[in-house]
Amino acid sequence: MAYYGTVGVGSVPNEKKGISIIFSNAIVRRPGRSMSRGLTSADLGTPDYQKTLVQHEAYVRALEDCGLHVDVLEADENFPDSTFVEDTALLTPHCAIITNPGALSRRGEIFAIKKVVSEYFSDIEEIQGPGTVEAGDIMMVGDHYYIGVSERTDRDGAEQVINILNKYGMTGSLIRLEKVLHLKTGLAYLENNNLAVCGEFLSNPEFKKFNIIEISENESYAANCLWINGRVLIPEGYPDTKRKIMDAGYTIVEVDVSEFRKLDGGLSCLSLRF
Ligand code: CIR
Repeated sequence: MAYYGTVGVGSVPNEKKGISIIFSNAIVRRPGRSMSRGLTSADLGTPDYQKTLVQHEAYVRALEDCGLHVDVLEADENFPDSTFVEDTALLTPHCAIITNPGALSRRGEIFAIKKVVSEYFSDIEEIQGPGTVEAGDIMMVGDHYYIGVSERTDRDGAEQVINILNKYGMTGSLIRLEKVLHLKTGLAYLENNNLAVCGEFLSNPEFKKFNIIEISENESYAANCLWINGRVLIPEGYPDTKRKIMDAGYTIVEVDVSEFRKLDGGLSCLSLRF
């Protein structure tokens, strides 16, 4: 279970030091062949299935190298997008919230995830329809959660999340999305007050209080990077982002997720971390 502590000591060397959340576990789901029918707005072609499996295995290894125990679920061919497990639940240090995905084809993913999450969490809450939430729209900053109101997460769902967070002593606030799929398509909190920001979020006054690491528009896909226990996973092939995050003092782990990009998926989408 996630807890607060100091990173930069113990098994993860050379990291920025500070009190941060520390993750112990991750849940991932292997991609199925049906992912060729997954939702996408990208014009990048169909994922190569063999390549996807290899990339997914490398992703799991990267999580393990960050000190996580990874629960690898079998592929679920009934749900083409089910490898993007992040959207199905918000796992906090105090409770789990099972979402109600805005994409109709993804709604059924939550039943299997609830079962798995129940093995780890005793306090489980659920978003009630017609409200919708996909947790790719939720960014955790300590005890506060920014919730994107998007095409997939509506105001009703987002307000349900805030009410649940309040019940467990946490807080939330709403961010309106104009262009990107999910909030974390364009934002990543890297702890220590550092925020990777791209596109429409650069001018948002809500984020002015952070040390902004600006991700250039031509590397916008890399804004979906992932802080885990002091290291930052970034997608392979984004040199400008790599340099900027290294300059901020982080150790970088590059992971090739080109096949998942074809379905609008990024690094954070592929796991639930807690
Ligand atoms: C979808 O459109 O739902 C998937 N093809 C991609 C989901 C990406 N998830 C995320 O950004 N958290």
